[in-house]
Amino acid sequence: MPNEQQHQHRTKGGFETRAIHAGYEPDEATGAVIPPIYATSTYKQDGVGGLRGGYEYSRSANPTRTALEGNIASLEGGERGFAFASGLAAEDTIIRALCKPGDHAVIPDDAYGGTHRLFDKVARPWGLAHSSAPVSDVDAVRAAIRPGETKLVWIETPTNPLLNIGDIEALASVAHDAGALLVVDNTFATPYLQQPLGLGADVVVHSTTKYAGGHSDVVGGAVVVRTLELAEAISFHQNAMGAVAGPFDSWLTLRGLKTLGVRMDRHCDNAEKVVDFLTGHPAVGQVFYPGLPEHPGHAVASKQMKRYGGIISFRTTGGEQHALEVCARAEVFTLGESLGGVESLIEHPGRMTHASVAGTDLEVPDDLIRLSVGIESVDDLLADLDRALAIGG
Ligand code: P1T
Repeated sequence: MPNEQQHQHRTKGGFETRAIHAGYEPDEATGAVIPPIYATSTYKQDGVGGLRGGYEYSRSANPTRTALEGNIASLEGGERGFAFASGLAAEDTIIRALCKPGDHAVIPDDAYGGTHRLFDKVARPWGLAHSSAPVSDVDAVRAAIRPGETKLVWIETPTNPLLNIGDIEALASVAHDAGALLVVDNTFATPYLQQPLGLGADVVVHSTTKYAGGHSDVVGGAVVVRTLELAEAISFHQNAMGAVAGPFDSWLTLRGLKTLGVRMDRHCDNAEKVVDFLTGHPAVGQVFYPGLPEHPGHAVASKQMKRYGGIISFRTTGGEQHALEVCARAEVFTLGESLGGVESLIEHPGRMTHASVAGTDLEVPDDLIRLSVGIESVDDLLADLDRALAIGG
């Protein structure tokens, strides 16, 4: 199968080398340096069963998708990668591949709203129970595990939108002691800043819509697994459930990944300056950023992340109304959902990305604003925030 060939393509070298080369060799026939967008649903067989390179039908495998899957597997240091139509499609496939009705999962108490909704409104009626626990509290996660029933410990780190930090190494051993797998949503950190599989996690999941794609022009998801056994389970369900990434989406995501390292460094540079600006601003209350020494997860983040990322959340001192006004007044920061693109975005999680958790344990403060700090000139970002934050402005 093509997916089994993922690792034959230049998986050696430093992160940036692999980001540019892993998953694809220049085309034999033409020398094309970049994989073509194989806009084909099916493949000519040389006699029944005579597949060329293992390609049979594009739900099962497509060469553009294979290139992306090999690339992201290499970047995460995993056995195999899988590309999906969205982050939530990737999550759904993990849940149904690795759990069965009657099982239980532990999820973060401040997960992305859509992840919580998937567990609560889709997986639970299907038969998968769940409990939520703060990812920053190893003992609370351990206590939430139901021995014999818990199959997945699912974390985000940093979490969306409160930027809490989970200790991947410690949580992997908590999960493994109970016979469960640790799944890490690595969307915020990306493999450039954090490598969960190397710290003992079993499965990494991404919304590649975010930093992996990096240009806000494609929706996608990815799964990377540590073992062949997990690869077989995900591979079977990817094909059986069918929520695959199409060839053009795969191509866009692969193009984005090539520049992941340089983009992340600039996202981090700009975010650090924005954090400096916000801290101590009279209209700003608590600032949530794992790079701040006073952040409760700072020590763990420093241990497991190369830098602290491009997402910042903060509370305004003027309450919800003020938070909504700030969002509306920002200009360089575009008011919109999503994150991780080259352009800066601002949003109100309580009314936007996390509206689906209103009234649950996961409800976020109503004066909370989330910034996805882009890679524009940082002075323009600071001036924009200064203008937008002015009370009564
Ligand atoms: O949107 P989709 O590609 O399906 O990915 C879902 C998802 C999964 N995990 C994390 C950590 C995410 O942030 C997301 C999507 N998040 C947003 C759309 C958002 O604005 O937070």
